[in-house]
Amino acid sequence: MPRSGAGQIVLIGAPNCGKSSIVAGLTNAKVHVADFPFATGAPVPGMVPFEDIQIELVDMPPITADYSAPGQVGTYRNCDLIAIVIDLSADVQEQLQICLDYLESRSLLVDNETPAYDSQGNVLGKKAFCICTKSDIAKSGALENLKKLCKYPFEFFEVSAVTDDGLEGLSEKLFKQLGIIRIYSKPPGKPADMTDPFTLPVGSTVMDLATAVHRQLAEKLKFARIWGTGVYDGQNTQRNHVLNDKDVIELHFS
Ligand SMILES: Nc1nc2c(ncn2[C@@H]2O[C@H](COP(=O)(O)OP(=O)(O)O)[C@@H](O)[C@H]2O)c(=O)[nH]1
Ligand SMILES: [Mg+2]
Repeated sequence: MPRSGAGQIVLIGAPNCGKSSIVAGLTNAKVHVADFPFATGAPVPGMVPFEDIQIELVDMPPITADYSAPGQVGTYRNCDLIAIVIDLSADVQEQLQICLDYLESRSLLVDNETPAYDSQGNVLGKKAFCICTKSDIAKSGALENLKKLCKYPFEFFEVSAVTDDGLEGLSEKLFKQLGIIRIYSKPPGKPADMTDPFTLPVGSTVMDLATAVHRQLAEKLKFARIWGTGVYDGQNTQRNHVLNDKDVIELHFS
């Protein structure tokens, strides 16, 4: 699955749990919503707009206790974040178990036992969270039950594709889950391009931005000025200054 946008989030869940409906609700992707299982046969990417960036959300074929599509695992290995989709109107324990078994048996989840990297240095564990669907027809106590059953510190977001409850706020939650910040680069003496930010992991520094802007020139960074959070406008900053979402940076190379 080729990647685009500021981050890629891939859905996992049982047949009919509402995966395609989420992608249909948040993106313009032509996904197939159907009331029969296995309507989605291959990964289908869609772009979720959030303010001035796009987040890629990938609809997936379902998994069951004894079936998953061949090649599906590669899509999970390459993504930034996994969204476990649980239908609150069905058996939440069974669905959670199937998803966790699939992910754990392939070392796809971050936990205390799974090392972060394999012996070749490939990243193993992915961050994950839960999207809980069909809140309009949820069994009473289903969400509380699910939270109690889950041993991972996931966040749980409740949505309904029928009433749209929770869908509008979901794009911001996807952004927060991705753990990225947006930085606007400003050429000296010119206004910043506020339409097309660089996206970097939370915790990135001025030097990380310089590397993202121009890998070859980065070592020649002389100084940078910053407009944003926790600084005064146009303040000179160090290479190791940690950036915040929506900071504007003017890089000066020697
Ligand atoms: N009541 C209700 N039905 C939903 C909701 N989301 C999906 N469905 C229905 O559940 C069925 C399966 O949805 P779909 O998105 O295709 O599930 P997928 O197999 O996981 O991709 C369809 O009949 C949808 O209309 C929801 O939030 N509420
Ligand atoms: Mg589907």
